Amino acid sequence: MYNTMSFRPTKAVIDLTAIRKNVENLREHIAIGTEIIAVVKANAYGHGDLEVSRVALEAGASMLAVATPEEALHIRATFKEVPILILGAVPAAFVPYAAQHNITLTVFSAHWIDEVSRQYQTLEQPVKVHIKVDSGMGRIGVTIEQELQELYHAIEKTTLFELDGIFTHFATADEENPEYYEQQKTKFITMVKSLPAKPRLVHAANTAAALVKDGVEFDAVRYGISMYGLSPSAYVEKHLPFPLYPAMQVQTEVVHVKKLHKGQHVGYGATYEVEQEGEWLATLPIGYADGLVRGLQGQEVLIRGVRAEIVGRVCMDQIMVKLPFQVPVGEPVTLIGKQGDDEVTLQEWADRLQTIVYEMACLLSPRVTRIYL
Ligand code: PMH
Repeated sequence: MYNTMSFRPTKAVIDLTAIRKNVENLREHIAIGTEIIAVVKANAYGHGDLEVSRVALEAGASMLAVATPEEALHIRATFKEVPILILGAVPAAFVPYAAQHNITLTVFSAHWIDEVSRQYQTLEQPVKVHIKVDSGMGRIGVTIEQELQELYHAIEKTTLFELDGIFTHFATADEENPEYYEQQKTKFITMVKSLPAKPRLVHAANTAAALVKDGVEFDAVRYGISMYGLSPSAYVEKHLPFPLYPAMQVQTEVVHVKKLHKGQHVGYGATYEVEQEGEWLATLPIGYADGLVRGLQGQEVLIRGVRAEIVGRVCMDQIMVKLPFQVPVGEPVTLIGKQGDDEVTLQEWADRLQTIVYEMACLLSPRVTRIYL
């Protein structure tokens, strides 16, 4: 999925030992026998789906979860046997591919099952499905017991599908107030109990639910953000039962250095005006096409462990930073990660942009070469 040749010094360094350690700690946190579904959608939140899948499986995950058919097929090409669950809705046209490649689908409509049954008389093998219950997220899923019963019987009736699981997703597990979360949990349990028989795998917990809420392990948990060493929210961060190790660093090197005169300007729109005579400025080869969005103007990077501010507008492929001292071309720069005694985190970027770390990790574009440790 990423560059195979790499000349530009801009890189995301992914520490797979951090991911391994996180998954091991996450495994120890849950009961023996509870399965781990490693959520590796969106290219493993930007960390690389194949590399993360391998480590997560070695560290104890028994299933992988993705969002789309394309993501599932990409992983299946390398991992021939492991169960792969697509969490999102898929078109009927994908069903024969799911059968051929043994990919588990999420279903939430008896109508959809009937439609597939009309289109295909037989499949290479029955397709495993997990029923999605919408217990309060309001995204996909059956919302009432009658819908659930209809779906269950539609699956029973056909030989095209085989019921393997049932799950739901929490909207507020990362918040302190447990009220809405408890309502969702109760609704889900009631729905599962209404089935004539319990499917093999009942699952509900995401990272937040598994780490800071009680009684939702069921048969499996779906860990996403925590595998990557990031916290779902400030509340969860404060209540983590064990430390998480961030896996992603973003690094580059200075490609140009110059001394500027007071009054000179920098960047598109000439918005930055040099304040002091003899100010040192460095150009870095990373920009908004790499995921360093324009809103990160003013953010600091680390050079020799010291913070240097991004000045002027962020360009598509380059940024300029105000240097605290002169450095040579080739000087290493850390945009995300530790350098010296200081650290810039994805959370810091997220706070500046008033968003969440999930979005930050996904934002880093495929143009940034991933290097694996
Ligand atoms: N299960 C489902 C259905 C999900 O959508 C997600 C994350 C997870 C599990 C993993 O959650 P975690 O990363 O908090 O552990 N989905 C999303 C999303 O759709 N937007 O942000 C996170």
